[in-house]
Amino acid sequence: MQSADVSFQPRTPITIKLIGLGGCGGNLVSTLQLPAAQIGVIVANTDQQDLVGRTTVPTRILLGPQLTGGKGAGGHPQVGAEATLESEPVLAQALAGADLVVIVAGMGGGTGTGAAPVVARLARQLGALTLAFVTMPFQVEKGKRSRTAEQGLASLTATADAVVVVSNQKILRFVPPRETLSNALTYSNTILSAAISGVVEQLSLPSLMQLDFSHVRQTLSNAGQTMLGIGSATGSDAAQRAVQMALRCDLLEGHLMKARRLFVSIIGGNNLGLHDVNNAIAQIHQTIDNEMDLAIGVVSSPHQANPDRVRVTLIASEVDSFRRPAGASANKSAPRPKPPVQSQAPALRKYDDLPPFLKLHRRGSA
Ligand SMILES: Nc1nc2c(ncn2[C@@H]2O[C@H](COP(=O)(O)OP(=O)(O)OP(=O)(O)O)[C@@H](O)[C@H]2O)c(=O)[nH]1
Ligand SMILES: [Mg+2]
Repeated sequence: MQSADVSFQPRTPITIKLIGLGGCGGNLVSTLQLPAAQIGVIVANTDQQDLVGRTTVPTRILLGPQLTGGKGAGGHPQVGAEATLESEPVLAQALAGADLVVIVAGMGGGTGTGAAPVVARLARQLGALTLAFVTMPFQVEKGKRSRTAEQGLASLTATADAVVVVSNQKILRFVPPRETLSNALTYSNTILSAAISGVVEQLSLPSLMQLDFSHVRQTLSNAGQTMLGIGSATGSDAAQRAVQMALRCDLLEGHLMKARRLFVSIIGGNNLGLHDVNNAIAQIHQTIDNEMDLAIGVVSSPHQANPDRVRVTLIASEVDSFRRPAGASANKSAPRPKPPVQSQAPALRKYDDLPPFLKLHRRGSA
């Protein structure tokens, strides 16, 4: 549980490195709006052409120049992995000194799938807490690509501390039939971006609650595959409504009550209200098990365009339903989390920075 021993010492800054691997990872980290001064952003790819386009990212690493000649991994994770091993010294230099390494990649191709486990192992050897955010492929990409993705995910889960999975196919299930595939990709990117910035911004800005990095490390280290919930709201009671949305999020694949450890990031703008945050935290305590190790962080971000918006990211680990052999599907009949005690949710308003399906589907209302 959150320590009652609150002191008002400012939090010691930590060094965060965010690394996007392959096409998908490169796309995502290049478009994230983050406080650049506190976070080292890196893109790495076997495909030189792809790296050339990422001019706004300060550190660009060509993986395996000897092995691939900058021509890509041709969809072969083995080539992606070997190219990454060839470039290990350069990667080690780029990641040196990091307390937290965040890896972003799409599973299913050659580079991201092969590189992610190698980078995760390296980051952990360098002493960093290592989190990975990955996409799993659409069913239309099925066959070899999805087998490749499952194998990549299994090997990444064995090497990183914690893995957050956003399945492109699952996103598609919620997208109205008339939506295009490229819109579905945009939704998937929005969700991943929300999740990544929920962690990275939370840990790079001064915290309004005494959440130290060692507690975050304890909550997310050796966690394996995790469960993700996100929420966003503006206006009165925004923190409470964003928390409620995250606790009931359609992305939660398992039973939140079966998690042992929970990391919650609450990020507001300059108008973040104290009572609202207090009530939101009370709501979390009322929803989860008392025995759960809970690390809650609250920050007010000066970088947020809308000062009224509150964003919540929840990462649950040690979820029983995830302790299954790699490749087995999630238990879809798992019971839903207990609804928050403050039961009368206000009518849905503008959650305008999340995809519509997350705005419209609310647990208990379907
Ligand atoms: N959400 C999202 N998923 C993507 C994006 N680009 C690719 N993907 C997914 O990620 C998987 C891997 O694609 P890439 O990242 O392009 O592959 P790569 O790692 O560059 O691998 P190679 O090109 O084979 O070396 C694809 O099968 C897609 O399912 C993206 O921009 N957003
Ligand atoms: Mg590629």
